[in-house]
Amino acid sequence: MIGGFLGAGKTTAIGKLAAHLDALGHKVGLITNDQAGGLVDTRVLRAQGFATEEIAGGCFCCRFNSLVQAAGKLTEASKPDVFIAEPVGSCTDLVATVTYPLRRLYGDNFSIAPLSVLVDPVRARRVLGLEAGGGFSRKVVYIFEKQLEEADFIVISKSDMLDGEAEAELRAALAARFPDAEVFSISARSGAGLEEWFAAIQSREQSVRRSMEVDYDVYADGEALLGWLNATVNTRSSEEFEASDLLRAVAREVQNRLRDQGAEIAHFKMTFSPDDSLSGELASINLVRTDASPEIGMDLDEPTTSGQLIVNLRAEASPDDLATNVSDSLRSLAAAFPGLNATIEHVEHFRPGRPTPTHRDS
Ligand SMILES: Nc1nc2c(ncn2[C@@H]2O[C@H](COP(=O)(O)OP(=O)(O)O)[C@@H](O)[C@H]2O)c(=O)[nH]1
Ligand SMILES: [Mg+2]
Repeated sequence: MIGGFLGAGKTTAIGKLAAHLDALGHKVGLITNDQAGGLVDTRVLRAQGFATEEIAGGCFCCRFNSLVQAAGKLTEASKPDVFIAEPVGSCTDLVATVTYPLRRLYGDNFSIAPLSVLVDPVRARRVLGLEAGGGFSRKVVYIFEKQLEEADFIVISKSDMLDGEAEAELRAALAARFPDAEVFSISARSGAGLEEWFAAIQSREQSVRRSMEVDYDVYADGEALLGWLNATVNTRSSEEFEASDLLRAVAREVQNRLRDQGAEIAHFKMTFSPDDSLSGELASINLVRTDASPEIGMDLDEPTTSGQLIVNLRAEASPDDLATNVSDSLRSLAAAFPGLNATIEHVEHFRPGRPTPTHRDS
């Protein structure tokens, strides 16, 4: 499992790890997970050519049997020898609720790598008091910190965003606060540090230690503070447009509205799939803080006239506000994209329910 908070860089790093293992001749099966269906991550990983199963409707810990079934399904389809699973970014207590039960029930079938927990360096520096800036309220930070507490490997991601001094300071602060973990630094973008982390994942097994204490009331309150929205939007235009322009415009509109409301974005990501694409190509955009800039990931080669926009938005805000923001933002596109018609085909917006794990081994 490659864990870490929303926006930490898990999906990007999993793509790199899967490609690395693939190049070594391993067959890789990926498992994504979310509270709701219609996951951008699943599309992004499938677009890279990896066999990917999605578990929707709850976290791995609460849907333990679905995790085992997903592994079974991938085994039937392509017999992977390595599974990489991405848990929901607002989830913690994975060792007690997923790893230990997996080992107890299916220990003969799986050997389990150490739990890596990725952290966004800016988010981590703010939580640890090394720099000022917007952030989450206390109970959400509780989840962030519990994720790090149970990590075997704490992996500072996006190290290309830090200078050497800030990185050293963050490493030292993490090592002091979480002495049981080994700290790695990686950049999926530049490739820095990946070899060392991959080698550690491949060569080591998760060690057994006493699982951490978790206050499930605080954990549940923290999760419930995060509004969640997944939407599918059909777009059609009488004039050609660039998918990346559309993604940027929607992202900025939603971001501006959330900023005005003082809401912190955890992860806001969208994909655009053109209707006329035969190859499954798509464009994507990501935003991981209210005060960051939206970044285009993948892009299309040519302008388009219609396609499907998938929106996954997680922020410390009420789900109703998120839904209003998204629909107002889509309506406001008319000025910049004359002839564009954007219709919300499906939307789910909610606060995650109280986590009730299928198993919990202490
Ligand atoms: N600068 C930089 N950005 C990264 C890197 N890895 C991921 N990101 C960006 O971080 C954002 C969130 O990444 P994602 O993999 O979706 O995070 P997840 O929510 O943890 O799965 C995206 O905009 C990525 O492009 C990296 O190594 N460097
Ligand atoms: Mg992800």
